[in-house]
Amino acid sequence: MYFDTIAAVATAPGEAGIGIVRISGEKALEIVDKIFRTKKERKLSDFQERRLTYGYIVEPDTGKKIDEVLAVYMKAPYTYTKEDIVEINCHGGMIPVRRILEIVLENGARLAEPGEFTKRAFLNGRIDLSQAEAVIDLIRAKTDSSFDVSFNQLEGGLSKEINEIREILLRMLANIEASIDFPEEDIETMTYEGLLDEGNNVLKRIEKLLDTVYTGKILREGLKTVILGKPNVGKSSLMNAILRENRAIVTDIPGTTRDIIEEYVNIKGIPLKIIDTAGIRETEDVVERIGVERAKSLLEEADLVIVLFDVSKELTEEDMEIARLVKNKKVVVLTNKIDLPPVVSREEIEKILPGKKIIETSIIKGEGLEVLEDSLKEMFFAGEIKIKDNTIVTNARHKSLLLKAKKNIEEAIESIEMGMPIDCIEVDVKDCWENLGQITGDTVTEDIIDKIFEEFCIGK
Ligand SMILES: Nc1nc2c(ncn2[C@@H]2O[C@H](COP(=O)(O)OP(=O)(O)OP(=O)(O)O)[C@@H](O)[C@H]2O)c(=O)[nH]1
Ligand SMILES: [Mg+2]
Repeated sequence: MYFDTIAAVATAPGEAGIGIVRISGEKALEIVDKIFRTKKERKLSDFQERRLTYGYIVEPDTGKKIDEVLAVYMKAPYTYTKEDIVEINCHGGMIPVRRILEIVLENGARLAEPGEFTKRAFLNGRIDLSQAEAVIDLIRAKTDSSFDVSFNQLEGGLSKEINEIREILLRMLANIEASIDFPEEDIETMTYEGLLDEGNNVLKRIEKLLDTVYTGKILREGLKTVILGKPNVGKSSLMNAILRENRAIVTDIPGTTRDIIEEYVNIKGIPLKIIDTAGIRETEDVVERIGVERAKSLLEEADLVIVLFDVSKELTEEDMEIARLVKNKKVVVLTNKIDLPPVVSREEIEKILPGKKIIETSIIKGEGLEVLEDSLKEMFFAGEIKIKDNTIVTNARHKSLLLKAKKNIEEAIESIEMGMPIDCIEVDVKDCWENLGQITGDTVTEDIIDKIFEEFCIGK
């Protein structure tokens, strides 16, 4: 494959200690030899490769110094892109970096597209597609756990599993071919039994990967946690307590919160997307009513609902309605304001929300919050999740391909069990193999590749 020479700024824009301009392609060294000089007028190619060399970027015609830099030449194929790479470390800041990039472009490089370096790493066969996708996830990771998952994927955790499953599928295809080619050998019954075993094995492994999708989604997007309750029970106080800042307005006037407030927070390693809502009640106020409707509709997509009751006052019809709304959801109940003289007993709450976890709290005094945080963790990850040695699927593209592959293999298994002609089975096994191959990029089309790398940042 032939590629031209590309260049881009690899560091984030703005003030910083250093900035890096990265050049990849056949002409990388030739270009830098035109614009780099040491104090003794030597070029980068006069030095050993992979050695950081001190010098200046200069205008080729006039010799005028642009910036003081350290430059390094890395020879193909042991580089990020598997091509020749030169990196120029200059002073950080907008001007030096931009000037050096300009001079590099004037001397024969083309400005790289977003993700083009990583795209080349993929096209040149250093990493597969799921590893390339892990690069962008690493850069974007917002929690330690999502970083760990992406790192595992970059190291080839997912690829290894997919490749192993695909090898079984290949073996199945070979057996099918053999029995098509030699039908008279009467190996058919044997083939069917073997195929069934292997098909079930494939199905089991695909299902195991799909089982991690929910955890993966949480690690990536946060556990969607909606705080619900009638007005004035302390929802916004809880939001602030969890965030440890005064994010939401808290007053003793019922109906204070009218819109949805969303924030990300990490609780004991679980990323939460926590959502404070308007207190649920019948109201004449138009704005508040919209807020109440929004709160209700949010329930649909919630992974978890934290429901609050004020136990210093009698339960009302509003509390009953809230209990009905969350009956079928994953719920933690907080009986709040236990610092005040109690009017409602725990039994009464148990009666309207049977079987749900109940925690007594005084948010104002910080009581019960530790218990809440511990039970959130328990509820979602029975036992510690070991991301480091587990392959977790976080990517929506991978999920949809795994679902397709699952359907393929299920259909193949069904055909085997029904004793269908062997070429009917072949189609499904082949589709399964191809769908899985799209995850690693083995069977992927160019437009999908382009779409994936468009998401990247420039310089990566
Ligand atoms: N005594 C006591 N007061 C509390 C407790 N938690 C919250 N409050 C008070 O209850 C009042 C209402 O708190 P908010 O957090 O604004 O209640 P909310 O549920 O968000 O109310 P709306 O936004 O109107 O739906 C405030 O005056 C809080 O200080 C608690 O544990 N004990
Ligand atoms: Mg509020």
